[in-house]
Amino acid sequence: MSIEITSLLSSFKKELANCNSNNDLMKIKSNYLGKKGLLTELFSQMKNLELDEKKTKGALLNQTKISIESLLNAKSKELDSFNSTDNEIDISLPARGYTIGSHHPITITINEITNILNKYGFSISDGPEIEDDYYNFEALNIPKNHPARDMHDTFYINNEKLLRTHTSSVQIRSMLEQSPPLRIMTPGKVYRCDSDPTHSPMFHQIEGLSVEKNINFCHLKGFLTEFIKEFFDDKKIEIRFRPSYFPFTEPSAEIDIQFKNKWLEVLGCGMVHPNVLRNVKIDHKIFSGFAFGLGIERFAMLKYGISDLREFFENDLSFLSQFESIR
Ligand code: 2NL
Repeated sequence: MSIEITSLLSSFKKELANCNSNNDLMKIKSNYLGKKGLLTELFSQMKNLELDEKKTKGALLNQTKISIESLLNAKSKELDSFNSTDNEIDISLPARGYTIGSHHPITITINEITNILNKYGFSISDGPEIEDDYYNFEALNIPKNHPARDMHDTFYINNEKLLRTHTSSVQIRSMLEQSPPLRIMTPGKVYRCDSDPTHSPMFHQIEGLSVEKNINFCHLKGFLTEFIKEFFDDKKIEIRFRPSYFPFTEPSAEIDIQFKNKWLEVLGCGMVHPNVLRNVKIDHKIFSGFAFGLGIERFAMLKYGISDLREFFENDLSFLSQFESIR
């Protein structure tokens, strides 16, 4: 019987070495240790043995059982680690998803405004953000001691250079380069030394300028009324023109729109001041023009119901991703 036991153990070891699945391992286990297993069979033959033999064979059988069990355990662990996902690529898993970016609400608003203005014949001009004092102030009829030149509003780089405080400087450059009739728009970043919950030191502006023969305030009024209606997609929107003052226009006005029973100022405009036309060598007796300027952030807040200016600059994805569906 001891020969039987040793050969059983060696055939078990052979089978185990060839085994490479949990399923086969279960079969081997039941072949040897199951109710009708080979080792179980040897245990049941014990009752026929003499007392002496019972002792020695019994000890050997128990020893063998313990060996088989521990070899089975080790093999099971080996198979588990081999089959674990650490080592195997599951090609049936779906691919990792990808997300599509979205335009920033400021970009969206600039596109919406320039698309409308484009239909009315305005084309985009651009220019430097670091400007000469001359193009930002002097040429625009802003005298040396005008409050707009105050150190509190303007980021000066040195005596001559500053960060543009409006995009009018671009329009001055354009008027010096092109001769009328001209119709231009200037979207871009502008800078003012002002920072609180409703002011950002950098913000976006778009200005429009149309210079031709016989342009008058009626053209300005009719065109801007249409523009506001189109932008807010509301033909019945309440609009009022209120007299105002800018150094570079005369007369000047501001447009207010009625929003939740309150008048909100949204846009400044006027007829280009003769001094400005003179500065860019356009004969103000032959040509006249209208101009306007508006803050992009303000337009975007009104159209999209954004209540905090700072949202535009924080780049929080839960804010930005709300604009995914727009263009
Ligand atoms: C405002 C007001 C305005 C202009 C900008 C302009 C440009 C030239 C000549 C004359 Cl080159 N005018 N631009 C005119 C009136 C108002 O902006 O409140 N902007 C946020």
